[in-house]
Amino acid sequence: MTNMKQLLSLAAIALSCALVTSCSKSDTASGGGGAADKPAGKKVSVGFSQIGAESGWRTANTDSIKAEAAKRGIDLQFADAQQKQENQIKALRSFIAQGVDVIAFSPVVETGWQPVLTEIKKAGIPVILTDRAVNVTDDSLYVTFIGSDFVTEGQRAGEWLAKATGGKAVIAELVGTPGSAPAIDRKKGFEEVLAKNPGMKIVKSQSGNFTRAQGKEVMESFLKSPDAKNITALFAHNDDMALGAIQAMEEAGIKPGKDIIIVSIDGVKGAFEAMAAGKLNCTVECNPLIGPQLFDAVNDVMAKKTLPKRIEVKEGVYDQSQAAAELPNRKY
Ligand code: GYE
Repeated sequence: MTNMKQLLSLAAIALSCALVTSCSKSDTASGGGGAADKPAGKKVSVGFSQIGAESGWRTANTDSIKAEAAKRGIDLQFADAQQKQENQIKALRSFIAQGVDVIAFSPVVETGWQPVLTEIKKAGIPVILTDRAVNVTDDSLYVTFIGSDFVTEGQRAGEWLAKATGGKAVIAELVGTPGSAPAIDRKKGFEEVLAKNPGMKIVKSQSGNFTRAQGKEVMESFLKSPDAKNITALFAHNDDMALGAIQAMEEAGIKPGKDIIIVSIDGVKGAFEAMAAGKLNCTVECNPLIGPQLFDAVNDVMAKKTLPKRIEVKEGVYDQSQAAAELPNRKY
């Protein structure tokens, strides 16, 4: 790491990112429900379809949603899809059958949602997307999307690496779940930075499905390839895969964070511990604690207020110099 001032100012810029306030002109999918139609004293019911429990990020996200629902006295129907879109679609249909007031979900992949979202719209239930975006032609199928800007996160990871390596790196990439918004967008943002740095190139790229176990497995296979010695850097689309890869490197007698510079995304506690131990070099924050923003949006939907089509979550960039100081503050 060369220029600490630059790194700190990068973190400051990242931390100062503001809420997006642009409003959509299109109508919301809201039809039925609404505070006015609600019998007094009846709890607001929300069906939430979660992707799974693949990472530390996801666990923190689930905890944040459940805790906030409990705090506000929301009747939360929570379903875990175990990383399968078909399970999410089943859960969404069961929320329609139950007649919940609001449906929220974090879509595992971007495509394939149009039919079920159309069914939900016909049932008059408003939809709030959290964390990951969907690819639909009709954006009136959901009210708002609350989540991070994954392209920016990929750019931040790339920019950090460019500075740390002086623009020279032979990179292995651990990609997230194929077809998911964060995998697509983080790769895109990172590659935008590479396009401006001809001395940086990706030589290996494979999905580790956002899990520690698969991150380790894929890194093991990278390290077995004949040109493994050339690898100088690792970009992991999340911390869990980076932590798995660190284990693979150590088992192969390679010093993570030194022989191979590692940058990942999320900012989970384990990443800060690995940075404090000198094994991980940088993590770009992706804040999973979106429960309060989600239920603020639910309130607004119930009160028939117009919401911005996109609500962004605040996040920063942290390196080893900040790890020890930040560690006690980490809530996930
Ligand atoms: O980065 C990863 C999780 O969608 C932002 O999903 C989320 C990603 C997160 O499995 O750890």
